[in-house]
Amino acid sequence: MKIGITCYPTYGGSGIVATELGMELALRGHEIHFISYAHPIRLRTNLDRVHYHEVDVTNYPLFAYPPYCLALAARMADVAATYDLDVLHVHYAIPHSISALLARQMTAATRRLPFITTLHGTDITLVGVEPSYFEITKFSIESSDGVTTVSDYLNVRTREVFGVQKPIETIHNFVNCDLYKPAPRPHADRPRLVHISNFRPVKRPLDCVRILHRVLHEQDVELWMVGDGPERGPAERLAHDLKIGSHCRFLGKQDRIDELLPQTDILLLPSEHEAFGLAALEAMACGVVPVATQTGGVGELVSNGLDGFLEPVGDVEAQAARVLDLLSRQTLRARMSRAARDTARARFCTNLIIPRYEKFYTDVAR
Ligand code: GMT
Repeated sequence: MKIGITCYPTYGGSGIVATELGMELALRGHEIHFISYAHPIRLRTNLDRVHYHEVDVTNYPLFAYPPYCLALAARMADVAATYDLDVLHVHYAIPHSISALLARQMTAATRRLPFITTLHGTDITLVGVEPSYFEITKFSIESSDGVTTVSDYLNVRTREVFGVQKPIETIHNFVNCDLYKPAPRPHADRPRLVHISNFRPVKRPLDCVRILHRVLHEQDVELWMVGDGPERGPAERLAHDLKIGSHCRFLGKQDRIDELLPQTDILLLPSEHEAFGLAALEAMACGVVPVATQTGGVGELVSNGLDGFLEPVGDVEAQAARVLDLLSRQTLRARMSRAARDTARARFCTNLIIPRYEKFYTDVAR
């Protein structure tokens, strides 16, 4: 099929899922057209059948806010006509599905251009429930030709919040288990914790620093903080104030998460909300045990006590205790590491999930 994909191209789970999905589909013979305002960070355009179309957003003095949504719609319609697209797949409801709706209308005289919206989390739980975006988010979901969510939790939440009647399909996030896998560790002088996020308040990265502080009372350990965003500065200051700066490295944005994760032992995911928790899945595929919060759809991925731990949001003591347990009990850590890898392989590998998207495209296009 010929598929147009639109996502936020920056660091963030929805853009990563969209990009990995497009590349996997291309490997399976589909022709993929990414349409966005910048080159998606994980996109390798040297792959056959992968194209990237940039959206130019011309500004004028009259525009207090450049109308990206319109420029995107026009580009989608243009790409659809030029490359004869079968379907558009947009990730994150606002504004992408409204642009897709406009593109569908713009091209209606000459083609059928159905569009699928995949909901990822904050597009529903934070942005969508804002009074200024509520009605348009609901409208965009109802207007989509197909809707998917990345977890059952988000599926249920979308119905509850927006009163949507149409079917919504859950297609869980996926990981390439051939790329994300355990790797031999150079002899490390101390165990390593890792946190990966876009450092927004919803991710609670300051809790990671607090957990580290608590763990350091009993065990020498290092924490890698990967990513960037508004809470990075406060997290760095907290590490400095708690005098644990030498144990806490802020690595900024990293491209090769698949190379970095196997060099760590435990992933910290202390989020306030998490529709799925892609970082936990990528970690588990590498045999890195997640210590996460019991929130949203994380429980669909992590089985508490088997392949990771789930503790209440904000309970730094409980999360630190789990980390200490894993660090001090080598056999427990080895067993949970194997179980984490097994879960990723058995339930979330690309070869299981990508065919579900392919079937969904076919059904919607039909
Ligand atoms: O909210 C974020 O951290 C980014 C966001 C996104 O859309 O870019 O992530 C959401 O989508 C990811 C991929 O599907 C999920 O794994 C995350 O759980 C989800 N984040 C939240 O729900 C907070």
